[in-house]
Amino acid sequence: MSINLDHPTVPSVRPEPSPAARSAAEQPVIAGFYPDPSVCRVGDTYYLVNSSFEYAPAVPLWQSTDLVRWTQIGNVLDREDQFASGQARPSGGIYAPTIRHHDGRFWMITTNVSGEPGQLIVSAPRAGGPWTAALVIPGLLGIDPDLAWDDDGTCYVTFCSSDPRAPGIAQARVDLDRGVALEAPRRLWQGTGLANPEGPHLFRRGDWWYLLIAEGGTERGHTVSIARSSSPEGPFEPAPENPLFSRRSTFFPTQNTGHADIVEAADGTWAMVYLGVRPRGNTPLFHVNGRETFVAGIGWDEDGWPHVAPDAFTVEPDNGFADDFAAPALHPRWISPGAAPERFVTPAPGGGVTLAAVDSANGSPALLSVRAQDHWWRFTAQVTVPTAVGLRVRMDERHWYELRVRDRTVEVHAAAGALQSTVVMAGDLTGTTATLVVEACAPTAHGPDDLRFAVVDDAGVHELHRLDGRYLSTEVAGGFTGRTIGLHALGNAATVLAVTYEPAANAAP
Ligand code: 6LW
Repeated sequence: MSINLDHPTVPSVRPEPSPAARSAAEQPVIAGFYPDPSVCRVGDTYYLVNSSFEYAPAVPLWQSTDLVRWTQIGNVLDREDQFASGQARPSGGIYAPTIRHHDGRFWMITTNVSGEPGQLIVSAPRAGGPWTAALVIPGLLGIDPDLAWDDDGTCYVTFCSSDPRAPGIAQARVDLDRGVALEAPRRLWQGTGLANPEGPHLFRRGDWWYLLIAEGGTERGHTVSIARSSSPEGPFEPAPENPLFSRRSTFFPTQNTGHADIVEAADGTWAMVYLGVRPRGNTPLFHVNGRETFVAGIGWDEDGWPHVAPDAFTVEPDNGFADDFAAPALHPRWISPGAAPERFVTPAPGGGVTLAAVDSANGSPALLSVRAQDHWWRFTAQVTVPTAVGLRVRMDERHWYELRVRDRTVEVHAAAGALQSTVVMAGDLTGTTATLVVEACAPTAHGPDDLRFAVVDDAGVHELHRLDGRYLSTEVAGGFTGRTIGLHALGNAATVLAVTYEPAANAAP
């Protein structure tokens, strides 16, 4: 990590950035579909969570000591009794969470928009768990719940209300142990007049309670605004210069910036995490990896209002991994729509994993998936042949490209909305294993990228097809998620021996 000393509020060292280091204004600290970040600190350690929608396990949980290098230590909702992903449609399920630590316990609150109405709460003595069963606080209708405690122990849930009687940002005192609201939600702030005031976080600095919100919608007009009050219950006075942060109507490579959370470091400096996207290609520009987590510095003026230093940190992206599934448990990066991985992934007798075909209530196949995290990348999966297995790059149920091996034949399929077709079929594979390959590489048609499929067997590399990546972008597919890369059994079961994900240094076609 290095710090920009030009900004008055951020202290300490400035190591020489390595050649790969980039400003945190342009490079996410958690790349890929990891939106709506919420952060808290315990001692010298930061903890961060994200939304996860229809995928299980849900609510990825990260740990860091510098706000820049994050390690995923688990997923908060990793049991069916906490989140039944089979009920969730694409971009349904788990919306923006908040993580806080209070009185020696971690708390996470979120909304399962595909479950019981209300706000879902779990807690744990340690971030690593065990996390309690989910408790839903009824009567607080809406999304994006936040948790804050007053000195006397009063707990507030501040959220984005969907109740027409208390629209905008609303609040209620709650009893967390009983899982009940102690009052009807009160209107707190409508924002500065932009669309969709949402994503509130209430925090304290000195004598003030600050209410940080997102406004303008989670697309190109997204902003962060702030107000303050001497009481957690308001009335809130907007900052003289809102929005506090936005990239709207600029050429900046990171767009849609908003939905932030703020944390104080142990040394008294402050930082902000927020979501942003990295669109590419021809107008209207396409972003493919969903909404990603960025970090910025926060300074305070003499009147006690914050300002944002987006360049305060630098990041060295390092997202590559290889997995031969030899570890006793799946790495927490593995997720699935439709059915949780534990329902269909088992160790294979000769190494690797067996994927079973399972039914899912929401129509998504059970796909052992990871998020794509880089502009250019290459994913490989070594499988046994003959087999019946699919390697799918997915935005949602209607937008995906898939390389399929059935027995020894290979096909590439594409789905873009109602249009579905088999775009290429290749001849028979030879040997007992094959490596399926998909790459995101330079675009040939002014899109964000191309996705290129190949398969390698005993006879060598068989180039299959490349497809315009724009059809697997948020601007085409819609929704709140980003691309995932997943494997599934097309017959009863398939064996995957090992996978690799490598960011590509350049976009060579
Ligand atoms: C989320 C809302 C938003 O709940 O998008 O960007 C919604 N902000 O606050 C889904 O992530």
